[in-house]
Amino acid sequence: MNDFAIRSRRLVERNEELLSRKNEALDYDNGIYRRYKYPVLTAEHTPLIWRYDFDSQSNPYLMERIGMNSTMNAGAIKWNGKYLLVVRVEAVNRKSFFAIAESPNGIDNFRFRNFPVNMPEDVIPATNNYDMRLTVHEDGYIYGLFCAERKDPDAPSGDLSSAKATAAIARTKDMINWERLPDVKSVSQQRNVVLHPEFVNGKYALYTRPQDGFIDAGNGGGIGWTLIDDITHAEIREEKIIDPRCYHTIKEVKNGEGPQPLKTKYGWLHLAHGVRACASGLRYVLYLYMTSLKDPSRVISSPAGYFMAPRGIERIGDVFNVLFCNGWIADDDGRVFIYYASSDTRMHVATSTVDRLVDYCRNTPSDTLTSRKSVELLNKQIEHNLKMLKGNR
Ligand code: M1P
Repeated sequence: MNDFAIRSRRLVERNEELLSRKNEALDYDNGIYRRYKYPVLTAEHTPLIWRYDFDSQSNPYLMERIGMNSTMNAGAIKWNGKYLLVVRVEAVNRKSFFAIAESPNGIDNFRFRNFPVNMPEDVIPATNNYDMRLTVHEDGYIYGLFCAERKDPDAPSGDLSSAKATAAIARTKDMINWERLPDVKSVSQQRNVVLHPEFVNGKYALYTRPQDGFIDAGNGGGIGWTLIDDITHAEIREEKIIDPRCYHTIKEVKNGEGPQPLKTKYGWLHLAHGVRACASGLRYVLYLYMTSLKDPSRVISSPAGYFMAPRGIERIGDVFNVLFCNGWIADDDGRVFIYYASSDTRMHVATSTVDRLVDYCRNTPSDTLTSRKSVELLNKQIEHNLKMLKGNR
């Protein structure tokens, strides 16, 4: 066998070893969810046929010709018995695209389909597409809402960084063919826009995230809510903030809705990300909240702080100190698979159950907003525990 053939074989064997590696659940250290030992997807999980030209004539050194940088921020859906992630894959050229990876059990063995998603363009082509939220809507379609990013046409010459974020919409019935609808019209920049799964007062409902700038929220007050008459020409006319940003909390700088909310008997269960600033930059953490079944725009429980923050290796990557989640799957048996990305680099899974997450939301105290009141709350719990422990002796 020549050198080219030996190296190709080794590449394929190593890749197969990685793809078929069994994942291991770590302990429930907080009673809320379990993390897993290995990430479910990394750049190394992307197919070799994307990265290498396997023709010894055109690629005698068997070089990576189209490198992949990261796999992150995936939408998620259970589809034909499999766990599907619509992954944001970022190539080494900094362009993101969507590609579907499937697993038989949701925790390991994720394999990308041969080809990335063939996403049609809107009228004005975008430079970058990313962070898809999947919603199985009661109208019969599966919607994918994502951010379409374009260079700001009004940026002064020399400013090569100003960009505009728009909420893009596509829909499918088979997770293969996508119909692109016009981007959502909005006076503010929009990222992290999510479609509510049910009609509300006969209309489509969107969770929004108005921003003045591409990065800065400015006057954008938090997670918003709007009703849309026609999803094929969606326009945000009136928007109300339902989960506001707040001084000295985990969502002081900005926040954003994560995946589509899950319907439970106690209300809609939401996962979102909150961002604060510190000397080392922005810190992105995940939090949960619930809204009313009667009025999905009314928050009914809001546990204090984060339920998940970067830990260990998760802190390190292209954008440090970030957890981001826009995909989860609730199985019929009540298990919930939370797919989160760390530091804009790799995808992980954490597992929990609807019961645990709802219990967490309903019974975890909300933010008391001051040090003094936080200590009062803590004291109450300590006194209660001491009484309990004494009674048990
Ligand atoms: O780099 C962290 C995240 O930053 C953005 O999120 P947000 O709009 O809330 O600031 C997004 O670009 C997201 O993709 C990224 O993970």
